[in-house]
Amino acid sequence: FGEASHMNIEEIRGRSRVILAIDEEEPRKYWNVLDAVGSSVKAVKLGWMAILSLGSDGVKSLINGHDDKYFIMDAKMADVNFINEKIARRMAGLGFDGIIMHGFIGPSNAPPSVMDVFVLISMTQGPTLYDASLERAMDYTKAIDRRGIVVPGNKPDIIRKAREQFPSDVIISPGIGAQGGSIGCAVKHGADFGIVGRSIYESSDPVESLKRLEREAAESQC
Ligand code: O7M
Repeated sequence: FGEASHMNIEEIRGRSRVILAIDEEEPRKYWNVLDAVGSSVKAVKLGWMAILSLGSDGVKSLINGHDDKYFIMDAKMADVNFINEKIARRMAGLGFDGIIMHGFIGPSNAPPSVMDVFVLISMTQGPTLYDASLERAMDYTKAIDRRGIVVPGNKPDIIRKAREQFPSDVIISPGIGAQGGSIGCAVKHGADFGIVGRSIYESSDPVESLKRLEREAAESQC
């Protein structure tokens, strides 16, 4: 294992503010986009598309082949706790460092013990039930043992409220670029990371797009 392979998400925060999301159909594209961006990407979010496209063995190989990076599985889990735990163990076995679960299931469905947990509190689209009872969703989430939370990067007011309520959580925010959010604005309102998919992996120059996003995050302006 290289030294970088065990960087935790707080350490990564000092070096990069972008989590690359890849949701492609074509298995080869996962490797291609990671080749293209190289070591400048420190954290990657994969989801069900990756499991479906690459298969679980393919996901394991991809993670093994990029052991300098922190991998989050966007499982959006919302099951009973013994199932959540079983799924998380399998995901940890594939090499994932973190997993995303839904906040609405509340504290009684204990979070997986084997990896970092990020709890989703509000979504980029909507309105959803989360928006109808954001305060309640936040209270439920506070009772969950977690590393961080997911709040929409295209809704700065929700990021600001979440940062007030969760001063020491790692806040990760999707919806940057293709869904209208600005990473500079998200960081200004309290996000630690922007989660960015299509604006990088569909870009004609992914490295340049990534650099621009890192610059905007550092400037932290709306
Ligand atoms: O940058 P995009 O729009 O191409 O991709 C956005 C990514 O963020 C994609 O992987 C979605 O699954 C994810 N996402 C949302 O778009 N909206 C949400 O509300 C929540 C997520 C997410 O990451 O949840 C954990």
